[in-house]
Amino acid sequence: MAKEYDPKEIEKKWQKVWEDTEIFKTKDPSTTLRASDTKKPKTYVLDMFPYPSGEGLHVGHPKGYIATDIYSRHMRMRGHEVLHPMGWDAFGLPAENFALKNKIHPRIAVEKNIANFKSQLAHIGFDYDWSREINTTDPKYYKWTQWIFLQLFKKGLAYQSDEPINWCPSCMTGLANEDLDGNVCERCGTEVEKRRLPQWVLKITAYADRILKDLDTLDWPEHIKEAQRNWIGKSEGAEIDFKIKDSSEKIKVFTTRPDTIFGATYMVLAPEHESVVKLESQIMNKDEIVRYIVQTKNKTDIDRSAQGKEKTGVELKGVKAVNPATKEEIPVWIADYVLPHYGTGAIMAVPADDERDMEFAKKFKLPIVKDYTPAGFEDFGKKMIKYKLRDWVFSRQRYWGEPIPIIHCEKCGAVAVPEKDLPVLLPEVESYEPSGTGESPLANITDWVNVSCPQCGGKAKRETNTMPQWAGSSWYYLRFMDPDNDTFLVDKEKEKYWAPVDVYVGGDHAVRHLIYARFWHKFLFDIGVVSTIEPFARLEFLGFILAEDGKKMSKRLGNIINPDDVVKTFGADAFRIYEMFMGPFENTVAWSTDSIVGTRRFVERVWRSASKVQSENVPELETLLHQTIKKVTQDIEAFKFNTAISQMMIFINALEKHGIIGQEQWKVFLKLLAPFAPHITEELWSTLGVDHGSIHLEKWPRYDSSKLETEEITMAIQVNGKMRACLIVQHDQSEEEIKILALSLPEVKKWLNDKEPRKVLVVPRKIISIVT
Ligand code: ANZ
Ligand code: ZN
Repeated sequence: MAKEYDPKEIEKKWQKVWEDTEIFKTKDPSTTLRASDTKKPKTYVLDMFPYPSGEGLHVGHPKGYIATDIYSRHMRMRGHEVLHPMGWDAFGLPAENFALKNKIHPRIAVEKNIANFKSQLAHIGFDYDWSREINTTDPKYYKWTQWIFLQLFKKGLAYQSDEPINWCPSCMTGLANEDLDGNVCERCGTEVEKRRLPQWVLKITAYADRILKDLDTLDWPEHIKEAQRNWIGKSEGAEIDFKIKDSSEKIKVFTTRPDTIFGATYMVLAPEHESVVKLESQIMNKDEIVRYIVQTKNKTDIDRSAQGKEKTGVELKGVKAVNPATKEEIPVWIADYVLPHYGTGAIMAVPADDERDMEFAKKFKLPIVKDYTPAGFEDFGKKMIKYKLRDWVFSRQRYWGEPIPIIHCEKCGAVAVPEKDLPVLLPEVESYEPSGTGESPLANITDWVNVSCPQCGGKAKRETNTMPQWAGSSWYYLRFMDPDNDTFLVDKEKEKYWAPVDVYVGGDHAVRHLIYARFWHKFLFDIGVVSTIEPFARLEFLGFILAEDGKKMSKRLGNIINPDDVVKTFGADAFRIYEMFMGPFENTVAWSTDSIVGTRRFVERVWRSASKVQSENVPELETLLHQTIKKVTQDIEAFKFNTAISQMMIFINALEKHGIIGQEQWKVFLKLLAPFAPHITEELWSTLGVDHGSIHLEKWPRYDSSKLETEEITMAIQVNGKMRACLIVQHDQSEEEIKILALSLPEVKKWLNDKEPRKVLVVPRKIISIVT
């Protein structure tokens, strides 16, 4: 093999062969067989599908896709039937805002962007089964998104409300709590306001307890589970009634500390609390109260509950409550630090034990009772559980979303569109700009809006709000199992075979998408559509790739690196290995063009090693080869791709040292590398001349544990906490010798920069840690 390594030529060639031979096409379990009879084990590996933005992919996006690609190729070689699909999350604000800015219809923009994304992905050599591609804006797809909404509606889990909600004045639409980052719109960074709007709301709170409890069944990173627990915010406490003096009114409070009731010296109601109106006749300072209520109106919950914020409030003069434990009369206040939609919207204030109450009491000179005994507080305790989670505000006053399949009839009220009439198509329009009035742009399309009521035949109007961008992504993983089904959203047998997603990979949406999808899944479980209680058994959360300057990649900062350019310069295989070698998968790391030069060199060394193949195996390589099989196999399973790659680098070092390798040994090595560098391994495999067919359909090598025993130990060398090199030592070598060997390695010298190390620490048999 005298030929030079030319990734351009071999990558294009094999991508075409794979496409023509359809080797990555996923087979379904035979529908005549019951799922339980299907012998072949399955693996479903899924990426969080992208929304096709106009900026195209930058090198950060494919990181997760490369990981799932390696994992899926590996599992296929282990004999699994593998589902590894890709699709587009194309409805919603990001796509629509892009279209508005560039003055193109969102549908056209989405089509163009998808074509661009697909060509970028194609250059990287993924094993996606494109025959299963889905697009959430395709009527064949959103027919089922609408169908799920109708089922929620029929079960009373989709309801209408006109409570004040978050409104983004820039995106001109209502938003759910999950759409905010603190106090601003997650999409555009504008501060949100409160606005009263008629809207559809999904009763996610009915599932709060199961969404919380079933987190324990999931193999997910602990920090994501914790973020969900906090978002759900379960509190156990009690509800206690406080009587109002000279009135039949009672005010219920929610407290997590009923034992502190003897220290409750005043009450506070949210300004919105209904009792404020009911007690009107007793209130002596009505003007002041009304002024305060108006002041509160536009404040968001985040504003109101911000820590350290100066407390404000007004006493309801003329109103007294009775503390049921002490029987004492206590004053009643309204203040915005009490939120209307949490607990009962009213609290008993215990300044001695609650910091916020203390601040408030000090400012307004309210009594503070310290040394009380909680004896007998249980008498007032009616046990209660409350959640911070709010129902999901589901209406958007925007064009680019799934129409909500409801018809409003003057006589019958809100009526479901009959299932046979689905999908309700999103009409073509001239102008799709948001109106800003709180009405959707669809409201102006009179011949679409005016319909007859499916129930009574009378005059009626379509719902004109659309669904939020999270709707389509709340169930898409099911559609990949059966993308062309016209009669149901997913065939039951197929679902039984493929569900759940075995590994789900992405780096965003710790709560948003991952909570919505779990909610819909549990609902679909309840109505018999799916067979598992959770959609994603295991989650791998990835760290982002930053630009070379350490900043987030963005068009605005001009620091975007396009994978097309990297592939052109270094080849897809070097690009793939580099992204997996940058550091632990979950770490955020900055891109470095210097370092990708290093992985390209590794790929070239693999290429040159092909000329060292001889027929006889080399006994000296046996132990290391079997260690490498073991390590690479375990590391792929654990998403530790960087250390799998180091191990393969160690193997190539040893191969070069010996100068020869046996053909069978070489084949094993190529198979291990195949998921990482699919093109070069396929090319080298094809030149071996003994086997026909793709290396990617070969059997994954197994290690022989009797061959693992060794006198040699491979130690990792860290410089300032970063893995920089490896060192093979004898098991009986002294620490001093090991230190000298480590410091003499060129890879280490490079990082020392001629400086004396401050500290060299040897963790026997594992790590040599050098600090400069
Ligand atoms: C008396 C008390 C004494 C409280 C004490 C706490 C500590 P979590 O844990 O977040 O659920 N609270 C109840 N409803 C509220 C509302 N709508 N807006 C603001 N605060 C509210 O907090 C529950 C506690 O927060 C409740 O228990 C109540 O104050 C307050 F030493 O009652 B507590
Ligand atoms: Zn916005």
